[in-house]
Amino acid sequence: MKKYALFLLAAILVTSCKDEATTTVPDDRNLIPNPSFEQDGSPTLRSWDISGEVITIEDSPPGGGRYSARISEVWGPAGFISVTLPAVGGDKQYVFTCWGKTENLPAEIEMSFIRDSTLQTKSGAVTDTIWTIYSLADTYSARSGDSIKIILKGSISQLLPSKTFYDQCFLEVR
Ligand SMILES: [Ca+2]
Repeated sequence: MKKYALFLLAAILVTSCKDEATTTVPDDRNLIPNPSFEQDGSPTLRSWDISGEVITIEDSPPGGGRYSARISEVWGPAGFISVTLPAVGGDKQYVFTCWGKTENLPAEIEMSFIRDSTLQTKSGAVTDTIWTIYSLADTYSARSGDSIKIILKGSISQLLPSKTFYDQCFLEVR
């Protein structure tokens, strides 16, 4: 039942942000800056912290504009892109949704709430080779100074090459 509700929620989120996605006009409910990795028709990784081999590429999911972010596999810790935002005060539900796909190897998305050196983390595997919607949901009671970090990771490989793609990132607080 929970899974179904989450799927329904993801479907609603995607439907509701489809129109803005094509024009990349910021949705005021979305806390993620530069959610579609493009602005005014040009690719950009602006607002994201990057580690490893990350580029923008002309490949995007339905309603995702033209470009996505692509992370190549590395030998060692997975490459990633991340964004850190202040957590909203009070007891809230946070829902993160993005489109993702991977070529050969599983990758991972993470949503962490950070207070000093303490982390509360939700994560999920990115396994599909076609564009698929992935979601993470959690509740958190934020205090002043707490932050929320979204991490979109690539794969780890010592043999098989693989690339992971992300687009249309959406973080909503309820
Ligand atoms: Ca895009």
